[in-house]
Amino acid sequence: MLYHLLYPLHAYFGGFNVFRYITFRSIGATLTAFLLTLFLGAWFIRSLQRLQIGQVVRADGPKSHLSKGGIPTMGGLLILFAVIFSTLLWVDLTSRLIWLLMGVTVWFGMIGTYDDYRKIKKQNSKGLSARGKIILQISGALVAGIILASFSDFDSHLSFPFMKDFRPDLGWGYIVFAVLVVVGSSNAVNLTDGLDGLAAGPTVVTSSVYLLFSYLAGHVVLSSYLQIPFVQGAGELAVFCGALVGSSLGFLWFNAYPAQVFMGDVGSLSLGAALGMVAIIIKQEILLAIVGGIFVMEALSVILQVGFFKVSGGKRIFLMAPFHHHFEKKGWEEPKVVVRFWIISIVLGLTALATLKLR
Ligand code: 57M
Repeated sequence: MLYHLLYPLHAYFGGFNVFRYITFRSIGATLTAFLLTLFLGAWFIRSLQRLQIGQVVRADGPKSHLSKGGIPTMGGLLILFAVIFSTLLWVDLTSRLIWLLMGVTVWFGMIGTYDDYRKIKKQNSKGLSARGKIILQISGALVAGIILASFSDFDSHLSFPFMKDFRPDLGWGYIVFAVLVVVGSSNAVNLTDGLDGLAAGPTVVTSSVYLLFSYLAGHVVLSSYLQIPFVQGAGELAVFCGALVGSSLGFLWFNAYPAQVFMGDVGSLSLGAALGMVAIIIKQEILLAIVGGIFVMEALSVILQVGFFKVSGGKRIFLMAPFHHHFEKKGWEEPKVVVRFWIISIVLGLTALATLKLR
């Protein structure tokens, strides 16, 4: 909005020229989202408490989690509000990529809201059925993939980090791939969100890396110099990623151990889908497996645990899946697990940045 209101005034006051720059607007969106979540956080948590929107904790989890029952959840509503508000305030509203990305984010947020609501209403941790949830997720991702494929400059080639020349063309299969990335990313963040700050931390890292990659992908000269795919209009996604960084940081202020609020499925599903959709739009899909390696590890640990459990007649690979519970069972205190996962996430983020020069 500010871009449309203030940039035209640069003819009268040169200072408004700054609203043309994506870097300035991305920083603006980051700070706006951060301040919104930071200053609204305490009030929002009190509102959740007043509405008795408290976490229902499963009995079969780590014993240390039983004391977490009743902690306000659905904090993801505040994250989503801060992301959408800040993006609308700072982005170029004529960007169709932004509207597509926000549509996916809100759709997955609605799925999570319904899931959280069901859990609280029924006072159990079941919520929406796994089948119902996956059908709604795939439907939303499929519609987004088809819309993206309908754009004239749609590119169905896959990009691989470190390999600038290897770009296989998936054709229409790219839509199926896009669905897998968005739905997979959404559920991976959802599974990761099982300890205080464990999902928000890597989200800050991943969103920061994609903020930079979005800016570079949308820059004709820099994308060519760095030999990454140029995507017309991708630069505006840096504003959205800035809002993701700011809102996740602000939320982390309250979600850090001991958490005063959980993000709920409304937060984890929407954040994961948003990151997956950004990766697809800017043609940095495989990179997500690197920078979002914590999310990948957590999802893989569940797949391996459940798979091995079935084929081995009840044996486990990990003491408990997802991976973070394994370390809790080994006696690591929750904050130690979380900070160590953050450290890994930061190292993975730096590795992802290194792929820009290693081509
Ligand atoms: C998403 N949700 C947390 C909170 C958060 C197939 C199986 C692996 C599924 C998986 C599962 O149920 N995943 C659901 C994880 C839950 O967090 C809520 O959910 C939202 C995110 N979706 O925002 O609202 C609990 O996590 C804890 N938490 C925190 N701090 C936070 O900031 O402490 C969350 C956020 C909260 C709170 O205790 O209640 C969750 O864990 O359910 N199931 C599991 O992850 C279970 N693992 C399991 O069953 N493993 C089995 C097999 C099936 C793989 C095994 O290893 O043999 C574990 N989770 C729980 N209990 N709660 C263990 C059992």
